[in-house]
Amino acid sequence: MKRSLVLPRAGQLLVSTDLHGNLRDWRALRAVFEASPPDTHWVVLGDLVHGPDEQTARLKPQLYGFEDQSAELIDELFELRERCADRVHFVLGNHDAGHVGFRHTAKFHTDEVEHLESKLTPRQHECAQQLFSNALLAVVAPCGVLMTHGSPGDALTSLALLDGPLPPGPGNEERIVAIGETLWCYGQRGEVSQRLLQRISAETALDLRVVVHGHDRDESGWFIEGGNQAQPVIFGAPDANKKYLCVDLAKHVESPEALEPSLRSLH
Ligand SMILES: [Mn+2]
Repeated sequence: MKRSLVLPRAGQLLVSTDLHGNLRDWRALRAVFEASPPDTHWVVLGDLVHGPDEQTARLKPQLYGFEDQSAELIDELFELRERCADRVHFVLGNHDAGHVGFRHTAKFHTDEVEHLESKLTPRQHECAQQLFSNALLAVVAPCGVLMTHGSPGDALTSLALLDGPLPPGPGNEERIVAIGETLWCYGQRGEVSQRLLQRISAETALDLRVVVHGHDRDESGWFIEGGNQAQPVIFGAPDANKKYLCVDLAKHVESPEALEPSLRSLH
């Protein structure tokens, strides 16, 4: 199974990162997509599920004061993918991955996978399995952007290494490590991402300059690392700072700073 996708050379690209069960933020993004031109592609960069526990929500309400509605997000992404699968692209996050055989996360509960699974209806369980087991791990925009949940490093020698069943079975250490990096790594040193962008550029015959990823947090809603990685932040930023990207697929992106005019406030 193919785990990466190359987008068209024209049209509009929306990129959003971690939602962690925030239904209001999801619906705001969906409304943007629904109101966008028909040549719009939306890349959802993982960690759809697993919201804050009640204590965290109480202690930091400006960042985490929302109800965990992961089950509803599964329903609504599944429904949208049924209508617009060719334009709505879901990239697996490490939290989602726990539901399809990867290591379970323990950010807000001892076992967040078990916590959510215990609340899902059989239908929601089936939708989650379909969404997450068929998810992408990387999306490439020919305008110069590589999109992943984490920020992969030297182990991701080729996008082809991502292809195949999830989780990777035993015996293919190279693939296990490459997928692990793609799901779990935070920002890389600039030279590591530079090598990655050069390898994937050579593989795809494109000129890729920036890794846009999720997985991390920044209260300002946007950060750049290493001169070649960037994240628009939703989860972990206050409402006023939550951001997504709206990129022109026809215009080459030379640097993370060149994406700043493409930042949009979510609320
Ligand atoms: Mn993550």
